[in-house]
Amino acid sequence: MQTQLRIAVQKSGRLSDDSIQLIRECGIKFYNGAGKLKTEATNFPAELLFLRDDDIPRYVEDGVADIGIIGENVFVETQSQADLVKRLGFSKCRLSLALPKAVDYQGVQQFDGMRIATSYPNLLNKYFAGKGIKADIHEISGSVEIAPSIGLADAVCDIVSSGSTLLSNGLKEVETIFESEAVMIARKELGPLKEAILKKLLFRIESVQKAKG
Ligand code: PRT
Ligand code: ZN
Repeated sequence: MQTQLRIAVQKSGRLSDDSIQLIRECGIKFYNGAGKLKTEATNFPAELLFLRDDDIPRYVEDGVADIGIIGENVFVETQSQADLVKRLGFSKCRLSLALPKAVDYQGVQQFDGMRIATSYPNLLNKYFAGKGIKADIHEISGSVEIAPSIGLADAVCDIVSSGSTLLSNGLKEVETIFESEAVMIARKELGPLKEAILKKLLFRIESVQKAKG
């Protein structure tokens, strides 16, 4: 059987449509049947795997997939050993600290000693360590923005794009700690055959990006 590059993309979510569109714009054709977990490209040596975004860094590390498209926030938070091979420029967002609207914000040192809810404890710890701040970080996996109103935390650190989720939960964004976009990651030591396929793919992505300006 011909060697194929296994590409992991998010099955359904904020990365899915743009990830699939990018692959199609690279001239790679495949059938994307609803509910399918795996599909082969018909005109390029690649196979697509449709996964939850959180699982992609580990699958790429473990070699279940060779490359993957995920948010840089997830890539950095999971401390993945995969390589970041390309910034893709879509699904842009930021990871920000936010406080209840009524709290007067004086500066980042104010977070010292606070209870902060987040799904990104590693990124937040690193940010605070760089500023000598010690906070009580509570890791929660979803609905972070309701934590202050139910008394679970004094502040949150969450993904923001338009800012309307924070606003509608009575919070205000006060510090951005990380800027994110979709990135392509690759397993280390792909071997010469897969390296060559990846190189071809990256060349096509660069052409697509150039054409868009
Ligand atoms: O099911 P699966 O686990 O695959 O998906 P998921 O629900 O974990 O992720 P998904 O699809 O929500 O997000 C995938 C990636 O998209 C994230 O890891 C980010 O890199 C990127 N992204 C871009 C965002 C947003 N924008 C975003 N706005 N991820 C999440 N949000 C959420 C945020 O958590 C908050 O709840 O949207 C809300 C804030 O949005 P605004 O516009 O109100 O500020
Ligand atoms: Zn997820």
